[in-house]
Amino acid sequence: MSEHTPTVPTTTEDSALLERIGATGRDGRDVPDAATRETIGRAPLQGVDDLEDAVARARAAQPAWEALGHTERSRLLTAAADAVEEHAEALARLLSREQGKPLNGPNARFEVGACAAWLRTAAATPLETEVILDDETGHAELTYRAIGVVGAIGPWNWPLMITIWQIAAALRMGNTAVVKPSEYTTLSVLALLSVLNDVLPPDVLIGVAGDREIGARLTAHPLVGKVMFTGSTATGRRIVEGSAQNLARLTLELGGNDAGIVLPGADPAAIAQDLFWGAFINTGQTCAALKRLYVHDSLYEQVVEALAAVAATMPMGNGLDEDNVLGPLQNRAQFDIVSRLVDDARERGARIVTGGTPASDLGELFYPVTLVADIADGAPLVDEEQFGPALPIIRYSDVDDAVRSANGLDVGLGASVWGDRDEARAVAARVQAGTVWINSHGGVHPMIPFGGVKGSGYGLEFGVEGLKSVAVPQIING
Ligand code: TXE
Repeated sequence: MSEHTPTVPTTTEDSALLERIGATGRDGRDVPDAATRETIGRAPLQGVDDLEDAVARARAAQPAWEALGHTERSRLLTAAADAVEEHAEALARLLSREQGKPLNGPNARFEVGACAAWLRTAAATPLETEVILDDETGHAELTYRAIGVVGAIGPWNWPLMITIWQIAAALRMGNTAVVKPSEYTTLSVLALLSVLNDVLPPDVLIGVAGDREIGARLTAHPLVGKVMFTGSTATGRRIVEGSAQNLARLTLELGGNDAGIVLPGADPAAIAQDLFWGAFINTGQTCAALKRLYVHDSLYEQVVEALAAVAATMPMGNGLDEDNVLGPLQNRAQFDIVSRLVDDARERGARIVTGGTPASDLGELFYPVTLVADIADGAPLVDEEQFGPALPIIRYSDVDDAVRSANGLDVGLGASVWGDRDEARAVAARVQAGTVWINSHGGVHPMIPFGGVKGSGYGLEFGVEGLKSVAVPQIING
């Protein structure tokens, strides 16, 4: 272990979890606690040989895993969900330290709970054979078969939940999986995989703790038939290029810059809390978070004030402290992006309603909830994905303009419309985004398909569509 003495209390279970992934030895890369910057353990540095070995083992294990059949695989995935629940608190604590998100609020415990829920749903969702034709001219059926080896490459913001999103359906459908976690949250993901592997057969699920180069090799590997990727649009493009080598099928969940539109007639006090969590869940580091809020002129100041009032009640700090619901930025690069965008907005004359300078008293990477009013499209804080706790609030007077702004960027993961439900649904139909929420933002459900349009990627996860996306259709004709 590191020579640093942690100032946060750790439990025997915390240490046991780190030990089971070899993070307490002398080898490897120091991994900092996102809040305190103290070393919490060491992550292995795996290379090309490890990747080759992992893919070969996953390939060899696949036929037997597929041959187990849906019932047995579903039983094992349900047992894997049980195992996650058994280790839930230790997983949540490690996640909280490495990622930064607090245990409480819609954060670390919530994320681990979602892992179990998505596993259970992937196990329980039926996928029936479809009869396409059955008449005097013939009989044809559509079924879904395993692809083979699925490569899963994940980000650092919701590392456990997104890993499960990428692998649960894949395993259920009879694929094996090789997971490359983000360099920023390696320990949490390795710990999760280790817990899952308590119940899964050997080599069905293998983690490789490599860097971007290993990610690139995994995606273009000749034995990989499908890549599940969540991360930036720039890396998504690289993965598309890589797939020219192996013709791997892709599911790409890329960055977003979700717009929210508050219609005239909405009730600012009633929607403020949900607007807040839509934008600031995981301290804003969420793919489908509300990242630019368009508010009608008639209630602009009331919405700004109501949001500021909610923000003032949300404690930020070390994630292991039960009082906190907001944490640090996970890494320096993201902290710098948020600082730069807010500084730029201020220099342009935007109004900083709350926050606006680093919360250095809390630690190196803390940035407070920052509401930025009197700002317009074209400002980088509006046009770029901030991926942190800074929300630009833009005034509009004509709903057509708000829709045009919402659709004006080359991304379309989520969006939301707030106000009378029927009016909001009519506006939602004009917004270019994979999901448009009405009077909420960002909620996901294991049975409701989720995916982006435009620069936010393609392919659907979750539910029946999610099962189909990690399988190949096969027609039996005759
Ligand atoms: O993402 P990357 P980063 C956005 C957010 C953030 C930016 C950069 O705006 O500021 O992306 O974050 C692996 N082939 N989002 O640098 O680089 C990499 O090792 C294969 C939004 O973390 O996309 C990591 O495991 N893999 C997003 C994963 O890709 C490669 C969540 C993501 O890294 C690779 C995270 C390559 N050529 C960031 N290069 C969301 N949609 O939620 C890197 N990787």
